[in-house]
Amino acid sequence: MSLSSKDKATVKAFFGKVGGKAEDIGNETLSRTIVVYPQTKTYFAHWDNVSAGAPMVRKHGYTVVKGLLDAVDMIDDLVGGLLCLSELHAFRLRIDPANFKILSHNLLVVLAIMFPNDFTPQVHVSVDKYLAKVALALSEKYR
Ligand code: HNI
Repeated sequence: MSLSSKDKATVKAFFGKVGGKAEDIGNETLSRTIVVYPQTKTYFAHWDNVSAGAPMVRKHGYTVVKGLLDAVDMIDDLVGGLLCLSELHAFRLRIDPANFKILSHNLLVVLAIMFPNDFTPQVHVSVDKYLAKVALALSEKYR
């Protein structure tokens, strides 16, 4: 599976449009992730409050979504561009890569809810492909 130049342009245009809402998108995405897939909470056990909308959930949700938005600048070399983040998640944080798919799924749901007009099926498919590529790049250092 590879991203066509049309996919890349579609993802860049859509992220450009919604980027100003990154904090809300991040909060909604991580909040939904911990509610619907509570096994993901184990990674955040060091926070005092791991519930939907809690301050750390909002803050970290923003960090992750900002990472995803910023990675579009490396869309032609996601493996190289995300190598440090892959190392961090693999060796230091020890995040099971299955969680990248869970987070991507929740982000798609949130984008569909927050941007029903802009999140067309064409945007959906391009963003889905992009997130799959990012997840693969983040998994690079696991073996
Ligand atoms: Ni993730 C830290 C980006 C998925 C758990 N993560 C980060 C940081 C970025 C980031 C950026 C901050 C790095 C730093 O401080 O240098 N994470 C991303 C991206 C994805 C992702 C782009 C995309 C799918 N992270 C996930 C998932 C989980 C996750 C799926 C677990 C379910 N990440 C973490 C944890 C930290 C983290 C835990 C450290 C948090 C802390 O307490 O500082």
